[in-house]
Amino acid sequence: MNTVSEKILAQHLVSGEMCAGKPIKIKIDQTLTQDATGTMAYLQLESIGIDRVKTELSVSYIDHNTLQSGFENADDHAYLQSVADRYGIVFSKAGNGICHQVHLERFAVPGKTLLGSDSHTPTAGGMGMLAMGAGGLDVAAAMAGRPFQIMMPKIVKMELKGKLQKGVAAKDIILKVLSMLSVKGGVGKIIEYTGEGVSTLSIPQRATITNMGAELGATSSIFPSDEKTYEFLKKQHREKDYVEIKADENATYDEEYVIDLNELEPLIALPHMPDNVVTVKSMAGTPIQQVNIGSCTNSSYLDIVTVSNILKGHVVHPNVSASLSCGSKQVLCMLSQNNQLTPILESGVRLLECTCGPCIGMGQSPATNAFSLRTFNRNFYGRSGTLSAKVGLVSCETAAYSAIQGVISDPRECNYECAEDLETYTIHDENIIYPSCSKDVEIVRGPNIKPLPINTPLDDQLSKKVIIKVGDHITTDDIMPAGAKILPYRSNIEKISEFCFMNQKESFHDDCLNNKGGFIVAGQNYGQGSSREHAALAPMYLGIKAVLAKSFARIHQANLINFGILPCIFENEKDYDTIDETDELYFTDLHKLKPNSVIEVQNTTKNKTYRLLLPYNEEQINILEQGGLLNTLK
Ligand code: MIC
Ligand code: SF4
Repeated sequence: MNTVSEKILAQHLVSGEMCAGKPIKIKIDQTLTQDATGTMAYLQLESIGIDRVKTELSVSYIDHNTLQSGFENADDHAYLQSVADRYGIVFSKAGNGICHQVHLERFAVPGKTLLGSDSHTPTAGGMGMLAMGAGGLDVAAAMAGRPFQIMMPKIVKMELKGKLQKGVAAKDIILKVLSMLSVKGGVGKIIEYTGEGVSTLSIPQRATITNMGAELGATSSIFPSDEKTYEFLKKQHREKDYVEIKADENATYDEEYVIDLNELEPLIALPHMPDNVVTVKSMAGTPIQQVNIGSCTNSSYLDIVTVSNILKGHVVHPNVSASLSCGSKQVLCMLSQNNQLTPILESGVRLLECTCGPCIGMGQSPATNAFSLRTFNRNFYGRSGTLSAKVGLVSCETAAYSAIQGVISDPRECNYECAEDLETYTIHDENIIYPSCSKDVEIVRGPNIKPLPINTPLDDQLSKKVIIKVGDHITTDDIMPAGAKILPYRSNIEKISEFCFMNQKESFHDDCLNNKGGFIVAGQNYGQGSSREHAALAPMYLGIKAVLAKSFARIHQANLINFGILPCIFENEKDYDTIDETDELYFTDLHKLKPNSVIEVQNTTKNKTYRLLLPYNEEQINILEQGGLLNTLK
């Protein structure tokens, strides 16, 4: 009577009890990294000191920082390629595609576990793989053979009934789920898709849904592995990787929801949160200035053929700047071989590289006050690179049709040919490089590859100021922004820390230095979004010792522990209201921390005492006391 998730977890269980909310450790079969988080992950792997990776497969992708406007990104690529060669990691060169799309096409295997240093790693859940995002250090530890610890998630049944109507897409399914559950509705849960509607969805469509499950804060999202999975693997010439995995008929779930695909409409997530969802119809007629198609959510072959079919014979509206990036070299090559690129080029859409590009603010920042429609997964404030811009998240259908119209438009009104899948796919693995694993490989370290900063063990007493107080749903983009100006410093913590919280409080960096560090106070769901551990590393570097929040997002909470910053939860949420920036907080007896404890902290400025929860086990407390995971692994 098991769910798909339980079957895979049981097969990979190393220790713990599979009882929701209890810590479990699982074996990791595969890992993936991308360049923006990868340099840190591999510096950490090197410092752990192993001979070669212990996983079945580890892949290092270059897809985020491909804009080489200086030597920095190119240095990072050279470092990553040499480390991959040395330690037995498969290397996917810049231009080969976005990690999640390429992994789905070439490496994902149903029933296996995948840990990736990117929050959208659950994309591979579309293939019946248990895939999770984590900080780079956890991924490095998994490559070194360490089991991965999570809290046993609750399993949510998302039953899909019926079939999508023309003009309604897989993207609309996940936007619907976001409107039902919100950006923190998935925390501590795996969203498992079932029902008759599942068999109507292709693997890339399923992957669009599991990809954006990251925006629910979910531990993972997963589909069964069925006939459609076999078909996709066969087209990828990988049918030998197929295994069937379905939930038992009488499997039980912790929560259950139903979505009727027949009744679903095109949806849009309005600024500045992916769960701020309304119907496209209700926004129809709103002028737009930009359309960006692509990202790991919507860049498969069928997605782009749909765009090509909608654009055929039309041009992009004069007031709209439109761009498109395919998810992989395979997608781009197949489009070109099948003449589906021509309608896109003729329409005036600007063709970009097969990378993350505008999704991570690498170019294509919208104009001042512009409305930008994107097929991506995140519309957080400032992420596009233009603070005044409004970003709406939509399907490829809505994006392409609106690009022609110049206003937000409902694709059900558009007359276009439905995309047909190919009988088989052509394989273009030329940019995938297999490692030599030789000890003689020289690791290339350009001047941008700076040594890893290491934290000092936790002091028994801390008396410091609150440097910043922020509200609910602060994202790791707020803490450590990305974009073309900042991403080149992902391997240089001293430099990147200058940008920490820059859109929230410009003086954060200087205030930290002038006060010799301090504390952060936050509301609900602190650290949602990206897995970037720089959002923990930079504050650590600046001397932040604890974050006091109403609640935390899973990956960021783990990253804080990994870097020796105390993630404390208010026992009484109202205490949040009584703390202000510059208040002095006093922590004592930190060398006597117990697992699952409550500590008392004094606000000496306001003369108040707060009770803070530390719901961590012995191992996590030990990591915190030693100043981070690296200190304990060495
Ligand atoms: C993102 O979508 O925010 C990123 C960039 O892919 C991140 C990783 C990063 O910050 O490098 C993610 O989702 O984890
Ligand atoms: Fe890249 Fe955007 Fe996907 Fe992150 S969400 S992996 S930046 S395409």
